[in-house]
Amino acid sequence: MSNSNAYVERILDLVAQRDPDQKQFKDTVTEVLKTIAPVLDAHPEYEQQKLLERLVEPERVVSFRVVWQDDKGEVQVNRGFRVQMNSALGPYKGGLRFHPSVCLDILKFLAFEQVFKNALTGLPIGGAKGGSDFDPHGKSDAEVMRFCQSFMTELYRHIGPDVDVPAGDIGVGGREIGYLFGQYKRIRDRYDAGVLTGKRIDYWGSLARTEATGYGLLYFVKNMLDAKGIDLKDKVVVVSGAGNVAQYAIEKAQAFGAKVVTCSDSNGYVYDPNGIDLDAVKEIKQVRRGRIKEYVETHPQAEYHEGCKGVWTVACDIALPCATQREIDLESAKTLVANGVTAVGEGANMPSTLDAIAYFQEHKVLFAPAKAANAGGVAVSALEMAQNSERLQWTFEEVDERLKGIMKNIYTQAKKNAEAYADPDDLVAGANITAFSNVAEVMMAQGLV
Ligand code: NDP
Ligand code: 2IT
Repeated sequence: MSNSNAYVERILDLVAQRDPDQKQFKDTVTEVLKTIAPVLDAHPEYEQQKLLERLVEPERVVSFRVVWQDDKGEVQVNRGFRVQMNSALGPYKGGLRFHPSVCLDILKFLAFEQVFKNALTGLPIGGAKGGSDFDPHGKSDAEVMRFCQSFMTELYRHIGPDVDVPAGDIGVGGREIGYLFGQYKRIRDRYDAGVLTGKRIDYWGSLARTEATGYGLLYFVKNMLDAKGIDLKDKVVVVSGAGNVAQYAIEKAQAFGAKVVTCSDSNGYVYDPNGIDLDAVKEIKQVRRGRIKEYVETHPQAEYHEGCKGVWTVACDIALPCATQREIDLESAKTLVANGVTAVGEGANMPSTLDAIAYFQEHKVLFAPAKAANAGGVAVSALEMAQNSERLQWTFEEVDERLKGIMKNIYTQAKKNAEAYADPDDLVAGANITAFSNVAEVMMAQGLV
């Protein structure tokens, strides 16, 4: 075993031994560390300076109690967290997730992933993630507001435009960002617009931020397919999720001429042989905050199936997981390959398990890994910070053009490093090598911190 491989194994053992219950964190650390041996080989000083030991330990973890009152007057107690993983490249940056499954394991995996994703954007942002086990489903606007106010009453002391800049993620969209921002402004008594991104357009938000993750995913996938001479036009696309990322992935896939036949939520999936009617999905999800099964009430040709895993049994050319982590396991990967899938683009964070990724790669499926393919959202968040700093708002076209350029650059760098150091189509290795090199160099330059 080379020195570098031994070093990597030692760190993976350390992670497992320190936090044996944090399986998802261990998976994401494994995914990155298993691909960066060429960089470690070229830089023995990283091991001497314990760079990996530092990378796998968050700079700071904040955990707090969130007390609020529901509409019946009952007191509710939730957990709040912020994991500030790495600030080498800039202020901590990353979303807030409100979902009952939120725990330290999930937030550490997301924060670790965010460090490298943010490095790929080439923009000056460190990595963080936060959230709560609060479930916004079925809550009134007033309950969501009271929860957000209580959450921010603790979080405000740990964030700021040059300190840590949260945004949305699962369960946190424009409504929640609005309530969080209002409370921050009230407590600080100042208009720190750049403390949160994903704000509405009418108060310091960026045009195209709402669309950015889904659009960026399609820009990345298009770059990957173009390089192989494959056209998106008329390709059959299967999308999971029906939230922010899924909706705008569907929109851009359709704009490129593809036929998207599915979307889903945590209860089940819809298959529409005529192609998903996106306006209907937006109406159900954005306006009514309803369930995806309502789609078939107005679209009798479509089918609704309980259980979200079934979405991967629908035959397709391209699969775009845009719901949540670990939604494609080895079994689903095998089904997709057996049905002839050509490309997989990850809109969600770590939607494919490690064995599913390995299976796709063994079977020569073009694979666009999450930290590269879904970086468009945080990239436009960084552009929102830039606009807030100059107190100007750029046009939709300007932001969208920059997003296209950023996604192209991420693809080009990942491809270049895949060709130089791994299998030429291994964008997992290519993206990890690019991101790790950037973060490691800067950490070395900043000394022992
Ligand atoms: P939303 O809350 O807008 O939508 C999430 C969607 O996924 C909903 O349809 C939801 O269904 C479904 N979902 C959530 N949890 C599960 C689950 N455990 N099993 C099955 N389906 C589930 O979130 P986003 O669209 O913002 O986020 C989706 C993914 O994209 C996440 O992995 C997120 O981390 C990632 N991401 C988001 C970015 C952003 O800018 N928003 C940027 C980059 C990545 P239901 O309503 O039933 O819960
Ligand atoms: O996973 C992600 O990149 C996000 N949820 C977006 C984070 C951000 O700060 O815009």
